Amino acid sequence: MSDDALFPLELVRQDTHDAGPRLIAPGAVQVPGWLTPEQQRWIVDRYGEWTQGPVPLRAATLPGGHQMSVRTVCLGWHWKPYSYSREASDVNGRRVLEFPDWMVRLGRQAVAAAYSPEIVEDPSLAELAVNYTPDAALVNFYNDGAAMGMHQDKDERSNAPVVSLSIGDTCTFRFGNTETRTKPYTDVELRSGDLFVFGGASRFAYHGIPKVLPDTAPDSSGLSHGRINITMRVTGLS
Ligand code: MD3
Ligand code: FE
Repeated sequence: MSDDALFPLELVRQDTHDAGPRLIAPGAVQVPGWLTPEQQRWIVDRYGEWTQGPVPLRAATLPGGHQMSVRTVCLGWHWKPYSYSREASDVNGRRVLEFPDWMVRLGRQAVAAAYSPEIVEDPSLAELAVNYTPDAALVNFYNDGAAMGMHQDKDERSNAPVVSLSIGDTCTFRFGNTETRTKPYTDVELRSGDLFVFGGASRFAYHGIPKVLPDTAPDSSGLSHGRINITMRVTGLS
């Protein structure tokens, strides 16, 4: 008997991750499994180096006094709520690591992969890849129970796309709208290796991570516990 007879398509939810790249909103594209397992393991090794310093992982304290549950190490520029600087004045005052050249190249490949003519309607988005030069990366680590509230990323003086890479445990990513931190929003599952690019009309949308699903990382990711998310940005600063 064929699989179709056992699992008639109309009764079985399509796995979003089998269908290839998908447009979530204008300028917001998910590319499931974009990073190979080898690339994921290599990046996990780099992450191990970044967390050794000069600036260690830290959970930022928000102006209201609450501490974030996500811990972050930055490359290129240090981010603290809500500005960028070269030195991590809220951690140990040290200058953050340089933004790596390989990550600039990876960022360009990411924008080109997400904004291919088959996926995005707007041909001007596809041209962004060639000149894309991110200069800051926020590398987030989510332990069990960590979450990130709905927010906008608007500390950059540029509307260039943000490139997001996920490694390790699966999470629920909530993609909202540009007006409010509430509905309407779309919940999307982000798995190890997934690429997401946010540009164009989606660049200033509210978004957050309501939950991480513990122990869902594939062994091949090289991360035994938790979730790493890298976001590359163009700060527009000098
Ligand atoms: C949509 N990080 O670091 S990545 C962040 O998974 C952040 O750690 C989340 O939100 C994470 O600021 C979400 C997806 C993402 C990143 C930046 C965006 C979505 C975005 C900027 C604009 C619009
Ligand atoms: Fe964000």
